[in-house]
Parts: sequence; C-alpha cells; structure tokens
Amino acid sequence: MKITTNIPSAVIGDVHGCAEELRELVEVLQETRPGIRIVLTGDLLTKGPDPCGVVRSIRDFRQAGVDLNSVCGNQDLRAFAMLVRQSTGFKTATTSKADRSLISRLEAEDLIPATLDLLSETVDRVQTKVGSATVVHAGIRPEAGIAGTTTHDKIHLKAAGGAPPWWQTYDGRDGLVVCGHRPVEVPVRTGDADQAFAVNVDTGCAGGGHLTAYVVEEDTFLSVESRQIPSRHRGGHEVVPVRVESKVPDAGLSV
Ligand SMILES: [Mn+2]
Repeated sequence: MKITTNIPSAVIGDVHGCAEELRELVEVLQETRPGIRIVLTGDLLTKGPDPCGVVRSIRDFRQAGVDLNSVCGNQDLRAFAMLVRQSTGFKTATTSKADRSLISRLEAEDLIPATLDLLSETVDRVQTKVGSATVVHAGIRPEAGIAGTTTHDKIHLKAAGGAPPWWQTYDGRDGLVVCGHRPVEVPVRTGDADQAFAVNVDTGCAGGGHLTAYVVEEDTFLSVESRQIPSRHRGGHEVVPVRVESKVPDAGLSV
C-alpha cells in the first residue's frame, strides 16, 4: 500500500543568489499547494545577483510559517568557512574578489549574523528527506547507495571527464534521490512511469535559465524564468523533464 500524506513537498534547485526567482517560486507553490514543505538543493548565495535578498527571503518566509530549508552545497560550505574566518578576524590573502564582494554586500545590509545562522544550519544538513525523496546537493555513488556515499561526495560529487552523471546508472535501490549542483537546460528525471529514481532540478537560474521545483507527490516540475531573461513574465509554468532511461547494469555484470 502506498503511504500518502496530506502535506505536499517540493525540492527547489540551486538558488545561487536569485532572490526574486526564489520568492516567486515559493509564492506560487504556497498559493497552489498550501502548507507545502520545501527543501532547497543548496548553493544559496554565490554567483547570482542578490545574495542579500536570498538571506532575507528565507528568513522572511520562515517567519511567516513556511516550512523551508536547504541541504548543504559545496558553495555553502566554502562561503560558511570564509565567513567564519572573516568574522573571527582571521585575515587571509587568498580571499577572492567574489568573496570580498559577498562580504561587503552582506556587511552593508547588516546581514552577516543572519547569513552565519543560515549557513551554519545548512552545512549541518548534508541530506534530508522530504516526502518520499532524499535530497542531497551533488548526488550519490550509484553503486554504493545513499549510506555508502561519503559526506564529501554528497556535497561535491562530479562525474569524471567522459563518465555519465550519477543518475544514469542509479537503479533506485534507496528510493528517489533528488539533487542539484550540475546545471541542466531542463530538469532530469530517471526511473519508470510511476516511480522516479533520480531527479536533477538545477536548471541554471543564475546563468539565465530557470529556477525549478520538483513536486514530489505529483512527480511534476514547475519553473520560473530567470530575471536575466528580458522578456520574462511572472508566474511559474509546468515543464516536462528530460526522461532519461536508467542504464542499470545487468545483474551479475561486474562494474
Ligand atoms: Mn554545487
């Protein structure tokens, strides 16, 4: 028997400083699916236009009672370490121009403490469950499963040059796993018709793509356009994912 819950859940891909798109997508989800639980795939602040807006938006949504949190992305881990060093007076010559810019923007809006709060909580959440989905930033090792994948890999995993991404060979043994980290033009979904195995929901918003949510119980995707698209219109639209056939190795085949 399928276990059902009355509370719907969604996973939103890498935000990367796209605050306006985050607000829009969360608002659309809340309006259409009241009480929805939302997990972000991480990489919250870097690259995009408005990291301060992301910190404020997440804080404001939570204060308004929205169930919203994020798993830890490699950029969150790096930004957190950098902010801790900076806030404890540890000066380093290796702080990049982008990092100095992030610090000064957060300082100008008095958001360093709020950012430390947000990131310290986020780096603690390497993986989380929402509905039937397990969410990690980068993915898992298909042959090792969720429990056998290291924390480092869940945050940083990248396919070696020429190798297929993890989702192509994951056989669904540990249920549905949702990730971001690797931008794709349209979201990726593997599995069969009534059961997804793997989803990549990072549709490159900071690079002019979309910010996308995967609604777990409906097995559907909802996207809002990047505000870097000049003709963008407000309001989300459903998108059809790339449905990748899982290339599960034959039983007994050594891999
Ligand atoms: Mn990443």
